[in-house]
Amino acid sequence: MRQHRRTTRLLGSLLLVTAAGVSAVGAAPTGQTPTPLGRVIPAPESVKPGGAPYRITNSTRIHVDDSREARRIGTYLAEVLRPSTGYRIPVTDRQGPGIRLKLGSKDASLGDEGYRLDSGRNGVTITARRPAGLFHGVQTLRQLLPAAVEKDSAQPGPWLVAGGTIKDTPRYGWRGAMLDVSRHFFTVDQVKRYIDQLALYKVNKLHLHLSDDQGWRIAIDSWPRLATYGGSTQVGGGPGGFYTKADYKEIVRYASSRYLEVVPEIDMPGHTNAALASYADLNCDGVAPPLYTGTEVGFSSLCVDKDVTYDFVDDVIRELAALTPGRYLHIGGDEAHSTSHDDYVKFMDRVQPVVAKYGKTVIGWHQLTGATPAKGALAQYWGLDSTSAAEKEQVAAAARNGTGLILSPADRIYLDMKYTKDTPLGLDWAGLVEVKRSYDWDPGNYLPGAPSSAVKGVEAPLWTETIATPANIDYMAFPRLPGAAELGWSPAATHDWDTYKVRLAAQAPRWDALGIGYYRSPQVDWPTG
Ligand code: TNX
Repeated sequence: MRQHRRTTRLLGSLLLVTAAGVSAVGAAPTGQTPTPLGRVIPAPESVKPGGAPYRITNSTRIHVDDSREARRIGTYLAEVLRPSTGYRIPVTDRQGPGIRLKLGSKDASLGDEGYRLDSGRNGVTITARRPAGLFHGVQTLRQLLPAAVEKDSAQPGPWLVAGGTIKDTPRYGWRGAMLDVSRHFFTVDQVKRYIDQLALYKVNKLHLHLSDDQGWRIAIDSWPRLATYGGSTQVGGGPGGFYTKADYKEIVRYASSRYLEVVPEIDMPGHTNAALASYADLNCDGVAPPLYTGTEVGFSSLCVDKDVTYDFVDDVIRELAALTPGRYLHIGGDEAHSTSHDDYVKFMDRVQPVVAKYGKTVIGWHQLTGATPAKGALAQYWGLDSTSAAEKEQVAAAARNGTGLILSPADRIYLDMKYTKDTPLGLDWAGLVEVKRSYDWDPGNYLPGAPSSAVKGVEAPLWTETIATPANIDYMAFPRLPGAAELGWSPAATHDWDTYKVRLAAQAPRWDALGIGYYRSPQVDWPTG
């Protein structure tokens, strides 16, 4: 009898394991079997499954520490849970069973962004040292719940969270996404939508490419025509647009409520036609060129020998720095094909100290390493496998000299590259980048000769020459963006395409629930139905 019972129990758990295995690749989990603890993106650092699941019910409360940040994160979680569960989900600072969000963990190994999640019959507890960690833990909890939790109307449930413990900290402090709002303008609400998508994958930097040949997108009081004229069009000749200072502050506020830091970029000395068209004085010949709505690059340059250029740069950086609470200011520096090398070096030698004067740290595209990067500057590497050894070595040498690297290899994580030759959007100058290719590389060991300690993290840029709507953003970012986020967050030891693609497939019902129209790559066994 005893023996028999043990056998049935064993059989039962075998069946459970098989069921979980099947749902890993097959039909979407019904919610009867909780999502296995490790099936989240980015892959957590450590996962110990075990014990009974927690079930969210009509009596579930969110218990928060008596701190403003914990309460805010609790409210954010409640707002995810309420519409789909149909439950009240009160947020309270009294103790009790349910979902607990706790700050002030003494576990130093959690760092500023790590968290611990413990789940069992009586509840789910997320602990962290800092609010960002608590927020990232909440994103993990979201992904452990059925995809229907993302819907905005009541769904049947049940709402189970598998039992066990996750301990999770990021591999890199820089996990970024860049949005080019210059080639096509995106409204504040459209940027917020992208921020929400980024937050789900623990991305913590939003780099906004605010100026380029086709449009200047940020109001500068001392040079008002930059925005009103320079921002009045876009690729293809549409109406363009720009952010008022209040708009920009709202983006910064919203991003920071999702624990993303905004990194503004003013691209200089090339990519400046919109500014040159707005003020004749900025041109060496004193003649303003027309606005530009094409997609060529490399034809414009600020006038390096004119003093007014540096008045302009000082004013722009001063006003932008004052609007930006984050540490960094990106000064572009890419594709300055109309600026001589000597002028480029001269320009960067004069401009980098201005960034420091206004209290910010310089970031430049990796061409900055061809000049003299300021102390503490970061270079954003966007080369390809086929980039010349000499160019790679120039960047690696700067890295050995103390310049930090953000890795954005164009033939891996440029989200504007076509997936295949038939992709209706995007460019292909860096090649075709299918999902596997975008995931299958190691940032820690990527640029030959660069010390791994120089690598600050990973950033996925989305250039928008061909991207005009939120639906276009969705299609190019999904499913590649979660892979970039995982490269930035997860330990190298978890890196494995075959298990990743199972976790990726499991995200699809969530994207459906969120209204994200993604590219159904044939490299992934997407759930049917
Ligand atoms: C290169 S990458 C550019 C951008 C283009 C992009 C298109 C870089 C720093 N510059 O100006 O928009 O390619 O993929």
